[in-house]
Amino acid sequence: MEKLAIITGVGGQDGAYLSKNLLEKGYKVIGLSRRSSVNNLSRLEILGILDEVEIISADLQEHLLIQQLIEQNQPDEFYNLAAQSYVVDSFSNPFYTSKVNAFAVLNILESIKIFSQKTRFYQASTSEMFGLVSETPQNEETRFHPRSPYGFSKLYAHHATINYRESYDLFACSGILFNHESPLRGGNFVTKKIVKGLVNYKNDQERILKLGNLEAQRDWGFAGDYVEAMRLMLSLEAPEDFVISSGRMKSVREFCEIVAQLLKIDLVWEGSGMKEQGIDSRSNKACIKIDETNFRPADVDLLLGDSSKATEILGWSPTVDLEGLAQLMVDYELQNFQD
Ligand code: NAP
Ligand code: F7E
Repeated sequence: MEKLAIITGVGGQDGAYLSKNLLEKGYKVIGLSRRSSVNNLSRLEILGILDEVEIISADLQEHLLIQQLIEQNQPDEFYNLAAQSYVVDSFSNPFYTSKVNAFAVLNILESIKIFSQKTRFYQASTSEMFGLVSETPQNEETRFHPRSPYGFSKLYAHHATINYRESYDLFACSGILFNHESPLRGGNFVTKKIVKGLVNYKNDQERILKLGNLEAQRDWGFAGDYVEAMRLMLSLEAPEDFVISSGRMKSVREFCEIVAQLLKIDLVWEGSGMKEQGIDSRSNKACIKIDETNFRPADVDLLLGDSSKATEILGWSPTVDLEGLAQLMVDYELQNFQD
């Protein structure tokens, strides 16, 4: 029989890829999206699935509405992907971030507990919970030390999910996903910002990309691979939490170099600290500058995941490496470049 999945944050990067994945597997998908005066479902359009997803307008903070939705639909699976997901904004909006990323999750868990115990629940946990890392690589046993309101709001939801699983025997689990990107990544996140910024520079040498901490290192993978891991987690006999990562780590600086190479920009670095610049050595013009507004009150220096548990139990491993991911993002940006 056709399975019913509810996805919150359906218009986001992962919501769009997960919808496509589940539709291809024969699911019926109900997607929650908050009301907006601009089109926040464009990713579903780009993937050609907007007409196949039933959209319900709801902010995650409308607790009663979420409760009713769960009670009335009795979904087989519920993927909670909605979040205030931008770490930078969590410093300026810590209360809002916690309402959406933490308390709204508690409401979903309560609703499932009271009205729909058969529903399998997936929570979008994050490597940001490791923050100031105590060991490298990080796995499911690594100690948490979040470095932002985003990180600690997600840690609350992570522990709530474990608690509801242990207390009420719910099928509730979390994927601790490391950074994952795609052509559909939001424009504020550093990979998309770099790809877009260098494509802009390539087309107009007066357009300079402004970045912050070039030394931060991340374990970047492709979003299309990571949503498959979400589905696999809910198909297990019993709920468990999993780290999902590529197992490779590169710095922001190295990601700039990969993208520059794909765009045939001969990038060299000159200067240091706030005065450092990325120079296009053919034209001798600066294409990258450092801007202090892009630094955070506290940053996560490095993240590197060990997803061997996912490989062993879910049979999951990534299919796209970082170079392949950068190529996908560059190709998309070149095709869609607008002045
Ligand atoms: P995203 O592109 O920012 O999507 C988040 C979605 O949540 C958007 O559709 C957004 O709607 C929606 N949303 C935000 N606040 C909401 C609210 N109050 N009520 C209802 N919807 C709301 O994020 P993503 O990259 O797809 O990530 C999906 C989930 O995984 C998030 O929970 C994120 O924190 C988590 N995560 C992401 C990564 C990663 O590297 N991508 C890694 C680990 C965990 P609008 O479009 O209207 O803003
Ligand atoms: O930053 C550095 C920045 O914003 C990555 C979210 O999906 O992944 C994401 O969070 C690094 C940081 O992602 C700029 O300081 C330098 O160290 O792309 P980001 P994030 O903060 O790692 C996790 C796993 C999530 O769960 C989150 O939802 O890049 N960086 N210069 C910069 N970052 C940005 N955004 N902009 C810059 O100009």
